Amino acid sequence: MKKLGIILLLLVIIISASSFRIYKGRKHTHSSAPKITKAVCIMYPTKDNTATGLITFTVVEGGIKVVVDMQNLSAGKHGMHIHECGDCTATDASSAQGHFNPAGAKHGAPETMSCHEGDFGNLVAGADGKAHLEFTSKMISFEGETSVIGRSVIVHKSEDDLTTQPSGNSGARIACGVIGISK
Ligand SMILES: [Cu+2]
Ligand SMILES: [Zn+2]
Repeated sequence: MKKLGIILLLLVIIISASSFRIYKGRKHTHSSAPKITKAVCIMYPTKDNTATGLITFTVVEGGIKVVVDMQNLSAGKHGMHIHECGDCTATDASSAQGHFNPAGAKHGAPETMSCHEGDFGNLVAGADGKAHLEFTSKMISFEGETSVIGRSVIVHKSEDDLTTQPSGNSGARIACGVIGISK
């Protein structure tokens, strides 16, 4: 009777030890997935528009550095946002849906940090139709809820007033691009 008890005890130890190994093995596989450090977004014009460009996203200390270069814009301010879906298939880019807003915040100015994750404010084009903008965002990332991978960037026809809900009244979508993983 005593022997049987010892055998049962040994069995329990062996089974729990092996299942622990399986658990550890799975965990290891998960954590070894390579970290995303860079992403790119090529901007294409929507129907009857001409604006094109390139946006890069790079992990830096304190956030994600965003560098925007656009051309063939009308001179002046153009609202720019990350939108929820990485879907530029509709001719007016309506398929990209609304602003990327995982925290359920109100639309606003990026400097305030009390805005949508996707609120990038305004891009300012010169008389030559070119616009360049660089900033570091603390609100977006490449993993988890605030990940922008697979979402889109939209540049609008008009200025984002940074106040009107839910999207700043910035008018038609003139360019759309999908944010993809880079190296
Ligand atoms: Cu937008
Ligand atoms: Zn917004």
